[in-house]
Amino acid sequence: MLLGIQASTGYSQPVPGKDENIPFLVTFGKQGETSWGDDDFYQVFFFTIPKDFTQQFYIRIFDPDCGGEHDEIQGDFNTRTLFSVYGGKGVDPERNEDSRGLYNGLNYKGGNLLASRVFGGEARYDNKWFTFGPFNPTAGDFNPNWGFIFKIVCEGVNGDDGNLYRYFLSRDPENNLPIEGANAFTYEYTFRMWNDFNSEAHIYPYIDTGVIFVQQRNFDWDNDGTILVASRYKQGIQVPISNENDWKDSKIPIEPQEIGASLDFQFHKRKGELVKNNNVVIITENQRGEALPFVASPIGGVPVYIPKIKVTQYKPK
Ligand SMILES: [Ca+2]
Ligand SMILES: [Ca+2]
Ligand SMILES: [Ca+2]
Ligand SMILES: [Ca+2]
Repeated sequence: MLLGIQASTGYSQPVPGKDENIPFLVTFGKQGETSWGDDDFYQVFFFTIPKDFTQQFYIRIFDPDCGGEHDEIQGDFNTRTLFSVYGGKGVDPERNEDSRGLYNGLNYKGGNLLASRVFGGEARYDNKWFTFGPFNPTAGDFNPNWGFIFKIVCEGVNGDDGNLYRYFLSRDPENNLPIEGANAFTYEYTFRMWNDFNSEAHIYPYIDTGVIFVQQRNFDWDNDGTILVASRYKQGIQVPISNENDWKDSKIPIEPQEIGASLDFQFHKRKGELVKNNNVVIITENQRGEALPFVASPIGGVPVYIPKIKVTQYKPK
């Protein structure tokens, strides 16, 4: 449960978010190999529209096809990807846990199907935007903290290649025009790192009241440098990293000062030999096993470490 959060955090509709510095989301066709960095061949994202926004809006996808530019080929391009948009009851992942899309076999398609389309390799949408909508905000699933919630599911229905893509929640069908106070989040983040040494990626799980520790799980990090967790209170603690086609998990204790804000998971690439096309999956849960949302525009802003000031006591001689 997200208690008393401020969903209004400014403009934040690109997914991946502006502060995340992640080039692409990635979903492989379901005949793919998990060793390429996608553990389950689908990805679920939620978009939230503030309740005072009453105009129609659009969900746009950059490079929805799998072929040509950006995408990750295995053999020939033969992958088809289904994108589906849901609204209405059953979408809200706080009331319907299955909707979070964390576990295979659960019905992550809860809600009313509003729009969907399958993409193969299509020159028309290669390196270009496709637009779903218009949608009415009230077609979403209402949650008092977030506003109207919509869900977009990306599934690799067949093939074995990696589809790389991005989203934008827009007021306009032709351009990316953000909606003030809107946001986006996911519970299982599957993304691509930049192919360079210096770009750090970040993701920001929100720490709600009652969280004592966070269990992080990362998949197929290819032993690529370090993953650090930072916050207002933590300068950066290193977590165990996965290598090839495996998960690594660990527990991170949460201090009272970190409640009601976001953690900053930082992904630093290894120097030396470049690990190319690194796709990675990450999940965080609280001590009760409830998944924490990674919020595209971090709630409370990007956390900045506040060094503790050491008070040297005056010792009379
Ligand atoms: Ca493409
Ligand atoms: Ca292929
Ligand atoms: Ca693509
Ligand atoms: Ca990887």
